[in-house]
Amino acid sequence: MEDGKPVWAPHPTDGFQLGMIVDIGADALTIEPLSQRGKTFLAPMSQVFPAEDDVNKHVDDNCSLMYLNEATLLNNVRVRYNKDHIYTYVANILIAVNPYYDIPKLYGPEAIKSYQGKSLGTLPPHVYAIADKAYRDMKVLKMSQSIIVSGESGAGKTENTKFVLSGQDIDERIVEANPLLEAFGNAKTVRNNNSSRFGKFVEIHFNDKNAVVGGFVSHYLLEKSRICMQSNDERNYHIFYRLCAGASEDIKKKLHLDSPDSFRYLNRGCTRYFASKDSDKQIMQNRKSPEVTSRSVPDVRGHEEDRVVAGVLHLGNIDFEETGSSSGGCVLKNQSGQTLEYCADLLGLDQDDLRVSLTTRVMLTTAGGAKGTVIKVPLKVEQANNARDALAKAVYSRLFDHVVKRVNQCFPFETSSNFIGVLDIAGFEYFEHNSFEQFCINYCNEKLQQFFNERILKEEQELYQREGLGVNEVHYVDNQDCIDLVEAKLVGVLDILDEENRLPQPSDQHFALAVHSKHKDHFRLTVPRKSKLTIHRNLRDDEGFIIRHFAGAVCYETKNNDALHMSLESLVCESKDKFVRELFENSNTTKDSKQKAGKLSFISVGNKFKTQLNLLLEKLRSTGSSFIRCVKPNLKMVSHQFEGALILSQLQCSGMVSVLDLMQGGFPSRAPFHELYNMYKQYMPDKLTRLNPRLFCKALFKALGLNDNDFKFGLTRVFFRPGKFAEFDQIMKSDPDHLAELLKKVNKWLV
Ligand code: AOV
Ligand code: MG
Repeated sequence: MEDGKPVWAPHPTDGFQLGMIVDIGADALTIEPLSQRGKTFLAPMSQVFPAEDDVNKHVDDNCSLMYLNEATLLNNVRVRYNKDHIYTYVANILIAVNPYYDIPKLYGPEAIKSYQGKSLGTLPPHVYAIADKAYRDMKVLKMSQSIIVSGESGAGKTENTKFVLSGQDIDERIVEANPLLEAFGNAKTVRNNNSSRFGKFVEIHFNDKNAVVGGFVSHYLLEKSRICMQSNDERNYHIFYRLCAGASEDIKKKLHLDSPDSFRYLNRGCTRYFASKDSDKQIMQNRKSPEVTSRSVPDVRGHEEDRVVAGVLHLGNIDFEETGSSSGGCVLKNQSGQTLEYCADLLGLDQDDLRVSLTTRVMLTTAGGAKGTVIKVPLKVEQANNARDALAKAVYSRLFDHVVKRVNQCFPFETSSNFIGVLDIAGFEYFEHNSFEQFCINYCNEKLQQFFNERILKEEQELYQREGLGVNEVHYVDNQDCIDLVEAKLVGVLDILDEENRLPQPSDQHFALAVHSKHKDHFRLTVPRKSKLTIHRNLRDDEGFIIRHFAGAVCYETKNNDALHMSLESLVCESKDKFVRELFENSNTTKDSKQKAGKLSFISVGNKFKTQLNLLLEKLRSTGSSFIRCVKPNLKMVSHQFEGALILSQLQCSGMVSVLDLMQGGFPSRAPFHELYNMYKQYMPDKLTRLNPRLFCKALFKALGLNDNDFKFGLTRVFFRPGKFAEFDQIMKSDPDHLAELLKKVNKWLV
């Protein structure tokens, strides 16, 4: 940083502000902000960055700036955002800021067309360019491609995923499946009025002629807690309200539906979808008949999916009260009789069986014999509430599995040569209370971050090596230790959890203590009580643990009430309703848990997710990949408001800062010889075009008089220092006479 030049220094809300260095201390700088002359403040050395000469200039590819650091990135993104350029490249990574309004002409068939067949970087940054690159790479390299879309809630992942998919020349069915998935898997939250509460990987499959043959959707981790409970101002899944508001009178009667306010699973959150133009009613009434896409036929009791949704609502209205007898236990409240009847009817269950299964728990005594005897233990009110909620969660999440399966039946295919997959999965998250669901999401993000590091940082360095450029190695934090902490055999948190569940009396406290005792001095793990890492210090050691993730420390509570009692599970498995029965087919716990030994083969939610995730990563590793980092500009969800500090932290969390470090020390812009050759050969004298592309470029560079430190010749391409490709490009694009003059020089230099 030179004397007298402005620098970027930290600012509490904007992220960075321009200032002058007025004094240099041992580890801090004294800064005078440009906006407040005369005032000064101290800033740590590591948080002050050189600024570009012209801070109002913006560039398509952030790597063409002179100084690559988090402050210049933030500024570039800001200047662009203010001009409605919401997309920015950092080399091949696309940053997408959510504009929260429809930018005219940004999307649509015309825009898609203009990006077709164009190399990345020849047109302004766009999600369509990434989609088209994936398609071209698949064609040229004959290799499947994946596009990983990430970012926090409300950042625009799902919208950009839709744009990627519509950028492909694909069957409408794939796009039309979205509303169905979103009805069952999206909900209004405080962060996003249409928040996806599940992750998905959408694959579009192509044949060897690169024509679409079909599609496949995999889904991950539907948020289950929402089915029974929402916080203030949040809602349950859209389908519940849509059904209540928009079903025909006839169906409403059959399903005994009423206003959302009359259902426990809906009335504790907010019941309106006030932020949307389309009311629930309209959406429901415009709903394309699901029969269009499915072979199922609604029976007399209404469409089968709607029936189960209604069944879950009625289930939630069942209330319990203490019996008052000496045996403890509880019974259904009087007024729940009708509700029980509705619920049992809609789910095809026997009323009495349902009542008994909700209020008692079947246990196998192990004492005195290998076989054990069945005893019925009465449940307390709270336990019965948990049992009811666990059943609701199990039924709804099975229903969601079914919806995805039905979507997949819409675009079947037998064989395919390659696919393009788009991953839309929630980013790193932490709330005041973090449960197993956040744990799984953050574990997933650790894995994806590692993949990103591998692809961007490791492969970049490998490229330098392959191309024979002697550049210094860049260090980045490998998060394998954190991943191991979660998924290692026996000692990982997931296996400790399973171990706990195999105990005769599993307990949340014992589980938390087991985690701590197995990892006493683990860098990534701390005890909540002693931690200074987060504000959540009110937990005891046996109530949770803190994991230091790459994006921050999160405290997880180990409370868990999701266990579905054996008797309830077998009840639904044997439902008289074929549809409900089929939802629970292949449920791994059913047959097994009837024989106690089956507990050993019990696959927990956590370990199932681990398997799914590892399969996904295996798939991603076998493809060429592109990354889209979505950014949320403000918490108010409004247009034209750029909250710098908020955005900065998202850029940091997504690993962009390490990328910049690497690029600043390396050669972020590069151009293959043959591309430069093709780009300029038309202007060249014959003699020159007979040269091979590499020599051709050498000659050109020599003639242009470029500084040797600004670029390096690799084996297949030229590498430029930050900002230098832009300079080169500038010269080449300057007036034709000037170029001709230069080319004469090339010619001369050659002879
Ligand atoms: P998310 O998928 O990242 O959140 P969405 O894609 O649902 O976020 O975007 C949130 C909202 O922002 C959308 O409903 C749109 O109103 C708006 N939006 C996003 N991108 C654009 C765009 N390019 N142009 C105009 N409006 C946009 V979550 O699913 O909550 O993690 O779980
Ligand atoms: Mg989403």
